[in-house]
Amino acid sequence: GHSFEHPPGRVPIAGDALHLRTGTPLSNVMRLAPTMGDIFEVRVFGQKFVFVQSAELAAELCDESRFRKALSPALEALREFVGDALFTAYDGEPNWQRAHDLLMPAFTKESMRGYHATMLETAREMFDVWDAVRGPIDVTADMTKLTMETISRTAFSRDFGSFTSREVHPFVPAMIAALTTGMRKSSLDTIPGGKRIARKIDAENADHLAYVDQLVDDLITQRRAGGEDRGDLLDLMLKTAHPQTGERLDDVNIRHQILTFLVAGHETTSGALSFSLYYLSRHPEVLAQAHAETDAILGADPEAEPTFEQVPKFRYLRRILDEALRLWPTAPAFSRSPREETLLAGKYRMTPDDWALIILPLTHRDARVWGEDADQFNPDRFLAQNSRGRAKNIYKPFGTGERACIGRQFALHEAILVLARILHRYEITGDPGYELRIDERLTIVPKGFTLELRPRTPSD
Ligand code: MNH
Repeated sequence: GHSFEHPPGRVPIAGDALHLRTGTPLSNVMRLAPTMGDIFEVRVFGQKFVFVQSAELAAELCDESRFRKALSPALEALREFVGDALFTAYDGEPNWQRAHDLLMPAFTKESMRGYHATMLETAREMFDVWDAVRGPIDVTADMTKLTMETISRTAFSRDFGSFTSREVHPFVPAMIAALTTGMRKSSLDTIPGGKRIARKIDAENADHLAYVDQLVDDLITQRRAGGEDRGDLLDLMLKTAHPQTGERLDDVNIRHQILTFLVAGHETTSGALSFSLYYLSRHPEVLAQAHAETDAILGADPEAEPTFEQVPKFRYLRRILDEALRLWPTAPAFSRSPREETLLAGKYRMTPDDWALIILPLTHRDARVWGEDADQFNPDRFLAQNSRGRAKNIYKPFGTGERACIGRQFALHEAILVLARILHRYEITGDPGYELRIDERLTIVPKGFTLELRPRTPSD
């Protein structure tokens, strides 16, 4: 394919490039971007990374008739942990269609009815902890506990006691360790001596992997044997045959899907909540309007919980979330390949073995489509009258096409419900000295962001 513009110099690139795969790849790309054009490449020991920062090129790559999902090296590495489950399946891999058809019904807007009570319950558990502590709370840590509990309860009816027990359940750190093994190793492939380090990482993580796999496999076995009906995602995968072909998912694939939901379904939503709370704490006029909306819908009782039907009525909270995910899309990049040889923007030749990463925090801030104030937080951008006339396919926090996020409704329902309850119940105050820093894990979340909470009396 085409050789794109790349940063000048050799040694600094090798150094910088190394960081692309190990330390803070997103901040490195974002730092590099202003000096580069709409699309550029960085080579790391023979591996070429192509980055897209213009909204227009990103929109073109989202054209499903010409392009499809590709697996970046990071996703490729995740396959070691979750195989060909939904998120990490190659485009067209048979298990993808099978699982997609089987699981889609569980992720419609209407299906959120079945998860609503669990979402309310985990929020209550968090509030019990908050009401008992003095001093500021660690926002990202608590949002991560909350979303982890919600997804593990809805996926396989497992309660990890994140808010109700003193000890951290060993499954959670073991899963994170297992999950990052592949990623840590992928940056070593081409480095001298990397193979030895990779073997060491493997050895360290063998126990974590075995523990996580065993816990989920035991659960699958018990559920098969016990036959009880929990109405969770695990039940659905065990009991439902494909509507057309009658096929079922095998047990290893079911384990991979469960782990995928835990991985894909908690840090992303946690980050979306944390960034929203960060912006709320920085924009008093937005916060006031958000409080007014919770009071209008939930009334004067601070313990009131939204009903399933009320959740989509929080239109202003939804715009806050949309705007937070514009500036800091918590799954910050996805990768696209051409189906056949094609010219991107009519001039860059791409072949099916090429791929380009759409860097969302850059494409979502392209002043040519979002305006000169693209870096500013302003939920009103998403008012119908303000988004009219904006180009199509430029806002993609949940990916695109048939490989877009299956959990989108889940994330939105959970995030809005939780934001509504927090804002209805508490006055929130950020530390005025805090400067936003980004923690790059599998996803991005605010680092070191705390909030002071005081009980609030809603006005009627
Ligand atoms: Mn989710 C795919 C972002 C919440 C499960 N998700 C994607 C993609 C993006 C994404 C982007 C596409 C990646 C790619 O093209 O390579 N997801 C998010 C964000 C949130 C989120 C920003 C929260 C906010 N995701 C969730 C939740 C779940 C989930 C919650 C599960 C309950 N996501 C998935 C799965 C896929 C996916 C599964 C893969 C879908 C597929 O390829 O069929």
